[in-house]
Amino acid sequence: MRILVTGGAGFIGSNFVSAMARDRPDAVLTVLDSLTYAGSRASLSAIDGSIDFVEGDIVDARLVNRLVSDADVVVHFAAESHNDNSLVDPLPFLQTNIVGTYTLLQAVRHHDVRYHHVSTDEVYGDLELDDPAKFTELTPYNPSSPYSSTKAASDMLVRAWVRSFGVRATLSNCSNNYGPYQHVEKFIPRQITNILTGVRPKLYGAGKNVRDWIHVEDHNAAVWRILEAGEIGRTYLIGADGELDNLSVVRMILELMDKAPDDFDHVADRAGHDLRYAIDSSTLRNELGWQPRYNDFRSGLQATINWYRDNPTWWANDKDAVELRYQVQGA
Ligand code: NAD
Ligand code: TDX
Repeated sequence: MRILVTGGAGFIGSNFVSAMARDRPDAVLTVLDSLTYAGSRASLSAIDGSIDFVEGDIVDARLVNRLVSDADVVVHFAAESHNDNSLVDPLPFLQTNIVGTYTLLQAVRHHDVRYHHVSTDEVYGDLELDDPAKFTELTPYNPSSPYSSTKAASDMLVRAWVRSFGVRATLSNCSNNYGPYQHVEKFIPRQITNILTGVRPKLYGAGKNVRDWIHVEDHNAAVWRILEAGEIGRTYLIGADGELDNLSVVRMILELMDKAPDDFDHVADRAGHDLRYAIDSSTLRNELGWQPRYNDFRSGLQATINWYRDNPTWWANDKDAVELRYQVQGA
């Protein structure tokens, strides 16, 4: 099977490609990635000999068309992915997340290639902290940020291309991922690398916001399962029942890194900050038989801390620029 993976040099995409190279030696893997600040060739260095890497942009229709014509399956991870950046400069989010998805959809339509669209639970907006409800496949779309609104738009394009043009697509909306190779701008790696560089962790507002954590390998196992057995046109929600508020996560990181529980700073809150995300993944579990393997967040977090401690060369070059960006935002 020839698989074209967009965004394969990013956090989740590189994990997907590495898992495929390890577990499916029959797969022919091509990565298309424009290596934005968030993409890193180093994330793929261990499997360099097993993949074809193409540096290029998903809005480049000629390039995309050529690569798609040589593929049996496209798995689309490429995106501008950080909410805070989307509040400062939304345009790249519209370009990559909307126009980029459109470009891929036209190519898979033209060449009749199977397509999987990787999306987020943020398209559903947020839940109240005291609401027992979770997002399901039927929850109405209600995105809050420029990032999540562009992801919502891209999901809608996929649904329309399935219905209007018969494109063979599936979609998945996953909750917050954690694990190795995540960019240091994101919550968990930012706090770990802050502590490793002698800086106090930074918590937005009171830290009551809840995220539903899933290990990146569990997310990608679900994506693969959907590619194998998912029904065309369907959306699957991916989550591992990992709800925790941000304050608890910061406290756990501090404890696992032998710091005092109050050794962190409260900083300016994010504008429009979503309160709570929570996923009901029973459709995926019941219909496709997927189960998460990382059910102990604490030990997954410890392993993630160890990885950042052991791999400073992977993140050190990005750290200063990221913190400078946050400083300007008062965060
Ligand atoms: P990331 O920011 O770590 O990686 C994105 C990758 O896409 C980078 O390698 C970047 O270079 C590449 N890219 C960006 N613009 C491109 C363009 N125009 N052309 C080609 N390549 C481009 O993101 P991530 O956290 O790995 O997220 C991957 C996907 O999963 C995204 O679609 C995101 O919306 C979705 N998602 C992420 C999470 C999460 O917790 N991180 C949760 C649910 C869904
Ligand atoms: O320094 C910080 N302090 C802090 O309290 C940062 C960077 C974040 N936060 C908070 C904001 C969120 O409530 O932590 C939570 C997680 O923040 P992010 O890592 O920025 O993730 P989030 O905004 O929840 O979005 C993530 O999950 C869904 C990914 O970045 C998206 O790509 C994905 O779609």
